[in-house]
Amino acid sequence: MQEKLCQVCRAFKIAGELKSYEEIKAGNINRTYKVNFLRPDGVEKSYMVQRLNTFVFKNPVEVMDNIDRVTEYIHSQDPKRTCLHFHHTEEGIPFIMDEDGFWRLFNYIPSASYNVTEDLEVIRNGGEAFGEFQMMLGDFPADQLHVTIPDFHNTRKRYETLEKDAKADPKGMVKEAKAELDWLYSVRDTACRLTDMYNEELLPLRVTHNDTKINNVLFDVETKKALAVIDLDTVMPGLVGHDFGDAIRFAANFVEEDCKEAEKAGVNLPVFEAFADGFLKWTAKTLTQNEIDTLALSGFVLAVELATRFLDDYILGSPYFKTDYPEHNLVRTRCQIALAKDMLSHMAEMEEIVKVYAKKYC
Ligand code: GN1
Ligand code: MG
Repeated sequence: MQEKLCQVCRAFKIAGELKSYEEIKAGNINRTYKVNFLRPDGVEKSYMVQRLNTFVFKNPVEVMDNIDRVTEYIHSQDPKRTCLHFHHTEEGIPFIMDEDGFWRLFNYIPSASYNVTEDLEVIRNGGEAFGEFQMMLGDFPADQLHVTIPDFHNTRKRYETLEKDAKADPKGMVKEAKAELDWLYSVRDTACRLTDMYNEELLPLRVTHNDTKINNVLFDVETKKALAVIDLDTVMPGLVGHDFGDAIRFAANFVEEDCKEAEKAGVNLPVFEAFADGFLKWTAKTLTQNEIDTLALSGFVLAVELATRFLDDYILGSPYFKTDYPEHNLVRTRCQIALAKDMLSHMAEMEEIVKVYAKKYC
């Protein structure tokens, strides 16, 4: 691997000697490495090298194009803001494509990041970061963005795909997941509410991040303030609930999304409240009543949507999400289902919290 990383770094004109590297395990899609260089001037410097998953992102050039446009737009509004900067090759291109894949290299930002935290200050700051991100892109012309993964958050389509694959059952996995399938089918209409409301023009399309896990925010180690929102691969037109809901189903779960003890999953209401506080501080003024009214539900919607995606991937033999063991996607499915069930029983409390903060910041 070291040799490959060296070769990629040379292509991006990084001078000096590669001293060491480590794989960063946080994402489920791309391969990410931190590489540590000793530059010719004797200074140690680290960079991030990433191999984009081209099974997931069929058109990686469009992904890079979106990132360029969005980061340039944000930079034009706030030049001092920390953001990822992709290095260019000799030919001035921000990626290389070779027999091993599609590679890019960006600056390493010293920071803290969290998969699970109950530190409410961190969570509130994370909510602010995603809220502010969305607000800054409020006037970005959405038609300039490529749709890099069509129907990414089309929950009805996710269900249809699951149903089709479960019927075909190509790997004989469905027998392990009968109860999960039945439960998912039983909540289909509730889970598809955002998609249906969008189709009925009851929810507006915005430019959204679409992958708002709290580990996609980098935090200052000392002040705990958010430094940067990262992983812009899925920035596309979407609904506000996609960003709010995805963040909630990840950060406001008592356990990590692949916890084997699904019964421990559930919605952590103080974390929900802290995130809602931060997010609404930036967005409340621009949201429609329908958007506010469906925010609490969006956590449930995204937990179920992820469950359908994890289960579908399990049924297909896990070609999409990275897995560490054969049942990994089934474990993830069960954890999301347990979380979603718990969210249903706390829906009224979540709705009340949203109401309070929406009013506070309107
Ligand atoms: C993937 O790789 P990562 O962590 O950025 C996935 C998200 C899922 C998430 C679940 C392009 O995100 O949609 O919510 O895993 N990204 C893509 O952990 O499918
Ligand atoms: Mg991602």
